[in-house]
Amino acid sequence: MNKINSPQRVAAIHDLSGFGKCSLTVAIPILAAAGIEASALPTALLSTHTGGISGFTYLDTTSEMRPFAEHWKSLGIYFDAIYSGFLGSTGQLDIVKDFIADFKREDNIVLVDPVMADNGELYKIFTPDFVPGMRELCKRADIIVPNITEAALLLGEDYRPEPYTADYIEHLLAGLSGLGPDRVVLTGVCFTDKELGVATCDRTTGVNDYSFVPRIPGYYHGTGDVYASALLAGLLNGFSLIESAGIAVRYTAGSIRRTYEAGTDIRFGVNFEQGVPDLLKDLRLIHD
Ligand code: PXL
Repeated sequence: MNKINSPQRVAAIHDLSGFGKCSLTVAIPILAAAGIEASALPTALLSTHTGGISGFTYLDTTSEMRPFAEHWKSLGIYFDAIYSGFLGSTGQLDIVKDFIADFKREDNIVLVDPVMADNGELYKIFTPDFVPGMRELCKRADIIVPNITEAALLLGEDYRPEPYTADYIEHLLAGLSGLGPDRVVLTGVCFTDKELGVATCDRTTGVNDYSFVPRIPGYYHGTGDVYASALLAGLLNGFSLIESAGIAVRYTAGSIRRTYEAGTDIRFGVNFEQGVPDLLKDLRLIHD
């Protein structure tokens, strides 16, 4: 009988939005499907996410975050990855920096998804002082996964609408990797209106790469979280940055395609659940 190893463990630092799949309700199931245990450090508790759904409830859980971290520290828990996403306030940026200082080891990964903006605009709940704080947090990451709007904000540049040129994308990648992270995955990259994908930059190999899929119309909510969670699942399963970026592009695109074909409200999140078998095949965890 094959020996069963303990699963790898991720500290997932995101909000819990009850309806409208994103953040923890996306990260935990995707990581679990890929054989990875996720411990939740919730940043806020909402009835729905804030993207285009009005009347949501919002409980800021900042005051619980340090006590969670202290308790986990007292238990001597090891995390194979620290994965942060939507943070509820500027004060939480310092808490996550301290969490990284406490739990970072030589051989674990810090992935920061600098969730704060899209389509040229900062999400409404954030004030402009959130941006320099997020820039500081990104400096402590091994991998960051910004979209184009977040990349421009992190670099203190004006947002440019699509389509993009390779020169502009390479300029963003160089600037972002200059902030400190060894690896950058830039999402929402497109050179034409037919395709959409990501660009990667790996300072450890000096290689930049691209992964594209045919574009599906509409702006689907929560796809950044699906993407970053699948990317981390690839990395923790031993795939390279370029391979993991491609696996996550295919999984996110499949999730969007199913949602589009079903005609689901674009605010409700994408159907990532029924793509799990394909993801597991791509991760070579199951075979045809
Ligand atoms: O998917 C990003 C995200 C996560 N969490 C909350 C959000 C958003 C984007 O709007 O509102 C609460």
